[in-house]
Amino acid sequence: DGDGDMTNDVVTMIMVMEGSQFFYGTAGFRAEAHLLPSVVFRTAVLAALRSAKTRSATGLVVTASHNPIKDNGVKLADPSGGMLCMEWEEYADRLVNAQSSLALCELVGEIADREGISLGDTGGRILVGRDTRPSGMELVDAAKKGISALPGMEVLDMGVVSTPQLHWMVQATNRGEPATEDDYFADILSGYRELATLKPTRDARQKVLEDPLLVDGSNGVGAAKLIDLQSRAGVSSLRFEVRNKGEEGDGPLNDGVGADFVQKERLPPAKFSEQDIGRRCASVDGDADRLVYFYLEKNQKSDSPGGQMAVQGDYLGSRLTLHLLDGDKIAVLAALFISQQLEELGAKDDGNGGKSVVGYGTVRVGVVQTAYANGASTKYIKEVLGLEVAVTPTGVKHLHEKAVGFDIGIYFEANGHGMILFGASFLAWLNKKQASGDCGREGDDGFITDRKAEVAIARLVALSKLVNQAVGDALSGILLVESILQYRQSGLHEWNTLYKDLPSRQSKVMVPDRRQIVTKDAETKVASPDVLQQLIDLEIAKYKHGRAFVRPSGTEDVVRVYAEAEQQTDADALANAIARHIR
Ligand code: 16G
Ligand code: ZN
Repeated sequence: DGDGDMTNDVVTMIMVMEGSQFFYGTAGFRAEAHLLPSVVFRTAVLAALRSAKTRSATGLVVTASHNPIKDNGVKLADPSGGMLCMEWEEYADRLVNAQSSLALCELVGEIADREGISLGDTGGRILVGRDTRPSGMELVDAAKKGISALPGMEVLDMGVVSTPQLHWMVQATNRGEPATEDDYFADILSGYRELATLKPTRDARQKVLEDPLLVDGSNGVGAAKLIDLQSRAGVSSLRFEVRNKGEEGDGPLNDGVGADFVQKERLPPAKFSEQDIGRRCASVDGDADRLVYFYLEKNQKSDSPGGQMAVQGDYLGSRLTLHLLDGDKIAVLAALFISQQLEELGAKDDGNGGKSVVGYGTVRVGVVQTAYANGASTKYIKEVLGLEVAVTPTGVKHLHEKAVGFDIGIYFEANGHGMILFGASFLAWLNKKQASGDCGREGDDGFITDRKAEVAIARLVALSKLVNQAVGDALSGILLVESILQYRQSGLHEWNTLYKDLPSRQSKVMVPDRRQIVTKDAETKVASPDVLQQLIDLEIAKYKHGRAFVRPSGTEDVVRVYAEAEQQTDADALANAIARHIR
């Protein structure tokens, strides 16, 4: 069918992949794009099997997120709209690493047997999407072939979409709701508009937010989608100026741009300069599932205590200080907003991290973080907000799973990947309450409406629509942050001063085999080799507020080191000392 020689037929697709060992990992399969047709074909077979097994739609996204443009990858969405269920990851690894077409066919038979799928009578629907990478189209073709290898499978090609859009579409499809891109935008925007009508009355300070939000689109899919979002919004309060759109004259995808770059390097992305000092800026990653905010300040050359938090690089000399508002800061902003709404509902602390609300009972609000969360954020959430904090290993699937147990589960990785998940029974209660309009109490002269409670309920309901309930989503995240800032009538500086990050340092170490390091306790400790943990403990003990951990990366062939301490120099020294023990 003339779509290039690499993907011409199924025989080529299931060719033996000499030597390569692929792991599904935290982010699906990723590699240089030319290695991937067969991997995508096989992963697509699994997407079809999963759809057949669950009798629901599943999703497949061709993306390598923030990786360089020469890479690509593939990731599956489960019928819930979340990540592929973890038990099936092993199937993915085995399928992709099968060394002959016979072995591959046998394995498909084995999985079908084990899962009770009758291969003669399959049926299902798989939504397929891709990011803007040039290799995407060819890999989508490979996916379509893999899906059609099972009979009765329907492929819905959603074209170029952000990863969270595809997840949202799978969730909506399986809820029997309209699931196009139009529906996606309409849904998150309806929440945004409702919240906008519920903000406190304007005052002079509102001016802070009259500037459009300046967004770094990472030269990826997020840029065009943001412009689309704005044009559909039709509200003057939502204005973006998008840079790094991946258009002519822009650099390559993810090259010196994007949320991963800004968060890890603490440097302004390409096309940002002194001109942007003081502006409200945000950066999304290559597939628009991560979001960080930041603002630039003229660097005070002095040893001002604020200056030490920003790491200077060569970029723009050291003339600019970048103040990063990462996933931890977004989680805190959201948790604070939610706490305030529960207060308006008359919630009382139940002493166990829960908030007791008349008519519902205990509302369990929890913030889920990873070991990368800055210690200052954890302290603020526990001590100032009085909320429960749970820690899980890195990777959205772990955080998401934990967040499911709460009435309102707020989860964010420091790198900007996260969301707010509303539990079904609490959401049903909110909706019922809003529909019945019975917020208030019986007074002597009849029913007295509690306007404050009514508004708080409406805000929480709006929030549940605005936040993509399938996975973390940078677009929906921008609506979240912008709404809360408008509600607070303040800008990034005030948000940033809610708490002050402890200085931290991240580094990576190349080792012959990173899987030699096994972690425990949500990656905060090394289980083996056990002498390594003893060495780390000895180093940590040398520094005030010292905290550190190491873990093998799930996406790169390195071991990552994280260290935090009261002084930047201490955090640096701690990270260096630990790196030396690993080498
Ligand atoms: C993937 C994960 C992200 C995690 C990162 C860690 C998903 C959708 N993405 O990008 O959550 O923070 O990997 O990478 O789960 P690392 O293992 O290389 O540090
Ligand atoms: Zn991403």
